[in-house]
Amino acid sequence: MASLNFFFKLAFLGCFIFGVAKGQGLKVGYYKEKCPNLEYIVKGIISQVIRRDPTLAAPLLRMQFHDCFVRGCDGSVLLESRNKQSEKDAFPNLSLRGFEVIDQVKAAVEKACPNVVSCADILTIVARDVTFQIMGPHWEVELGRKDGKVSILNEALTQLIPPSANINALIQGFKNRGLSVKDLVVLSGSHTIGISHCSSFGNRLYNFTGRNDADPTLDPNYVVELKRKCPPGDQNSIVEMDPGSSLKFDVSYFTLVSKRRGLFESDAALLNNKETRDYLTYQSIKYGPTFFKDFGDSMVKMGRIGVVTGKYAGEIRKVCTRVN
Ligand code: HEM
Ligand SMILES: *[C@@H]1O[C@H](CO)[C@@H](O)[C@H](O)[C@H]1NC(C)=O
Ligand SMILES: CC(=O)N[C@H]1CO[C@H](CO)[C@@H](O)[C@@H]1O
Repeated sequence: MASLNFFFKLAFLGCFIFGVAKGQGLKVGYYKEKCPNLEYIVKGIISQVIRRDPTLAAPLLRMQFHDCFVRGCDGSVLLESRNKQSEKDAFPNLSLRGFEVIDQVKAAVEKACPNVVSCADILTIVARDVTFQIMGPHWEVELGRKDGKVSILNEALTQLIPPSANINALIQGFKNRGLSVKDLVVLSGSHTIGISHCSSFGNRLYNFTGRNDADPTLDPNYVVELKRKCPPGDQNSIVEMDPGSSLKFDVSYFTLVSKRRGLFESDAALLNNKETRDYLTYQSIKYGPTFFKDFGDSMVKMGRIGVVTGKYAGEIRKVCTRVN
C-alpha cells in the first residue's frame, strides 16, 4: 500500500512538472459558436505569410513543440517579461522566430471575436496551417485551451530535450508527457524542414570523443560537407536540416536518418531502438506510406500535453506576449 501510494505521488509529480497528454476539455470545433470564422481567418493570414516568407513555416511549427514541452500547451512560450526571464529568453529559444506572426494572427482574431480565443489555441492552429502550406498533411485541431500566466526561463533550459539526447533520454522525455515511442519518431520527422545553427551539432564534427574525431555514427562524407559549412567554433552559421528540400514538408528526413545523415545526435539516436528504427526504414521505402497521417495524429496528441481547460482555469490573453 505504501509503495502504491508512493507510485501515485510520483505519477502526480510527473503530471505536475510536465503535464501529460490527456487533453480533457479539448474538442474539434470548440469555437464553432463563439468564433465561427476562426480557422478561416488564421488560414488566410498564414497562407499569405508563408507565401511571402516560406522559411517562417519551420520555426512556427517548432514553436508549438516548445510551448507544449514546457509547462504544457498554455502559450507560455509567447510571454515576455520585463527582465528577460521568461521561456523566450532561454538559450534554446534564441532560434525561435515568427512571434510577430502570432501577434498578427491574434490581432485579427481579437477583431473578429474579442476575448474568446486563447493564444495557446492560436499556436495550435498556426502549427497545423504552416505545415499544410508547405505541402505537408492537414489534420483536425482540437481546441479549448486556456492561456497560462507563468513563463520561466529556467524551465525551458531544463525541460526542452537537448539535441545531444540519446535514445533513452528521448523516450523518457516523451513518456513523461504521455507521448509514445512512435510519437517520438513521427514528430522528429519535423526535421524534414527548417534549419539549424552549427552550435546545435558542431560537437559531432570536431573532437567528438576527445581524439580529434567526428561522431562515428555520422556518414563520413556528410562530415566533410558539414565541416565546410561549420568551421571549428562557428556558432552562428546555419545549415538546412534536409538539404535541398528544407522548405518542403516531405518524408526525406527518414531516408536521411537511415543513411546516417541525421543532423543531431537525437536524430541519429532513432537508429538505436528497434521500434524507431523499423519506423524509419518503413517510411524511407515507398515514399512514406503512413507518415502524413501519423504526423497529424501525433501533433494532436502533443497538443494535449498539460492543457489548461475549463471555465475557471487560466485566462484568454488579450495580447499573447503578456498576461491580462
Ligand atoms: C525529439 C526531440 C527534439 C530535439 C532534440 C530537437 C532539437 C532541435 C534543434 C537543436 C533544432 C535547431 C535549432 C537551431 O540550432 O536553430 C531544431 C529545429 C527544429 N525543430 Fe526540433 N527537436 C526535437 C523535436 C522536435 C519536434 C517534436 C518538432 C515539432 C513538432 C520539432 C520541430 C523543429 C523544426 C521545424 C525545426 C527547424 C526550425 C527552423 O527552421 O528555424 N522538433 N530542433
Ligand atoms: C580534444 O579533446 C581532448 C579531451 O577532452 C582534449 O584534451 C584536447 O585538447 C581536445 N583537442 C582540441 C583540438 O580541442
Ligand atoms: C537570436 C534571436 O532570434 N533571438 C530572439 C529570441 O527571442 C527574443 C524574444 O522574442 C527576441 O527578441 C530575440 O531576437
